[in-house]
Amino acid sequence: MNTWLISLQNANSPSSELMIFFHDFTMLILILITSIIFFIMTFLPLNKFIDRFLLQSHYMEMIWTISPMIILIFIAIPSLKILYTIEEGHFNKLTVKCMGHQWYWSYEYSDFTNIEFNSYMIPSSDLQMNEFRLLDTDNRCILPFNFPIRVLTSSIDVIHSWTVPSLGIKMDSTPGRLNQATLIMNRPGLFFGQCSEICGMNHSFMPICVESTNFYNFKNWLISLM
Ligand SMILES: [Cu+2]
Repeated sequence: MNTWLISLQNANSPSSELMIFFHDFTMLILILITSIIFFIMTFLPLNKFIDRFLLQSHYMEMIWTISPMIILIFIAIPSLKILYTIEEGHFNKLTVKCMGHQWYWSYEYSDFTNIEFNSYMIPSSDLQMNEFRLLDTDNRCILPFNFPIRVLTSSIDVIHSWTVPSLGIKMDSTPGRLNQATLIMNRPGLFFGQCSEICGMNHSFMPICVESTNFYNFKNWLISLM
């Protein structure tokens, strides 16, 4: 549940689930530390037991040096584990290449034939009642769900960033470089994102719209483009 839109978007991919778990876990530790420090700092001047044996004690010194180290290790282990898990990509079965342009995205499905199309934002004046303002595109990036996909991204002109929050992907599109991410979508649906690297005047108007569908529909859509 994300009623007031103050938290992260619901996860639609395994990597996003892992990242949300890690965010919640780290936030728990952070809130605990903040609360304890706030409590200590508030009540320190008020209590009468404080003396130099407490403030300059070597044992106290050791405790507040070693305990942050242990807490940091507890954060580092899941962090590195998730980092290497989401980098994994040897099992990917399909490749989609997302190219950033000023100011639209183009998609290439070069596994089959040279399928390539541009994806422009639908201007507010042309919106239908069921479309999202500043998020819907004229040609969606259609991909199958429950299917490991390799997302390659690069740019034609300046640095862009291919970002879909609910899929847990934020990948810089750098000219002259090819960046890779793994994408497995958990369910069918429309997943929206926006360019996340300030890339010029219309940076805010180059949304990403990923349509997740079953493999049969995806295959038929590909055939219709050939
Ligand atoms: Cu951009």
